[in-house]
Amino acid sequence: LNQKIILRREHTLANMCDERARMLQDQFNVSMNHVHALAILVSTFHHGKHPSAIDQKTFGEYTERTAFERPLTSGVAYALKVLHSEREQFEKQHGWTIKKMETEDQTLVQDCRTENLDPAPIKDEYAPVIFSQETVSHIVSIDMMSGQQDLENILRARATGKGVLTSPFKLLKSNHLGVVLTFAVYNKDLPPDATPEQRTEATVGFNCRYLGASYDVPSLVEKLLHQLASKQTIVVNVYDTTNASAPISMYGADIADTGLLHVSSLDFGDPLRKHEMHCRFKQKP
Ligand code: WA2
Repeated sequence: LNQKIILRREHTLANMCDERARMLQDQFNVSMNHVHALAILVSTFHHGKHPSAIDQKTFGEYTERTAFERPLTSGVAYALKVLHSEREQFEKQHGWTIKKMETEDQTLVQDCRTENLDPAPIKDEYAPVIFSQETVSHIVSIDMMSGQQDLENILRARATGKGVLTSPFKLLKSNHLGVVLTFAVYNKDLPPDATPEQRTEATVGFNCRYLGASYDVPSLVEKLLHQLASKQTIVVNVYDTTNASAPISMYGADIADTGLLHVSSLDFGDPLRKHEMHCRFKQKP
């Protein structure tokens, strides 16, 4: 009989965990598809029309009104590829200088207005944000290639043509760990089987752009789990397990081991990153 109860408990935990993992994964996938479509929409109206049929006001309004289509995201932004030879003209045209992303210790001594950021040091190319959803307006004019995680994402996005994810890191002006999703939009239409060289080639020149979405994981997973009346029953943790020997906690507190554990895998659509949901009962039987 005891064995039967244990099996039943294991089964209940597995079902609850798998259901939550599937919900999180589905919502992630839905917003990823919308971010992809947004990347194409913006590039169509910004670069496909002369003069551009989109500006910050239009981008801000459109992204705010369609935010419901991107559950779990805290904001979207649009950045351009600017070569060093184009920098002066670009800065004159926009009326601001390209800024360097501040590091965490600089955040402590400075206030966060972008006017107070340092100009980006000289490099071959930059990726300044020109449009943003109101919720992430603090990243406008910042060179996203001056942040290590964002830089790696931009390079991988334009080499693969797929949506790519960073590992969890502390986003600007946020107190939690989050992840950034990046899509690159190319100058020319590329065949789906284009090589990384062809893809990188197609990003040469002024007309390359990146659309990124930031995910404030803890508050957003919290919101999702809140919709399910289970918070009294189970404890959920989400990890980035890309490096299996050093998992990074993305959601949930360190909890006392109450015995039974179920691990559900999560697929966020980037084959380079691995994620897991861990579930436990709050109380011992
Ligand atoms: N968006 C919001 N907060 C951030 C951040 C980011 N990146 N990086 C650090 N904190 C415009 O990949 C291009 C968004 C980057 C896209």
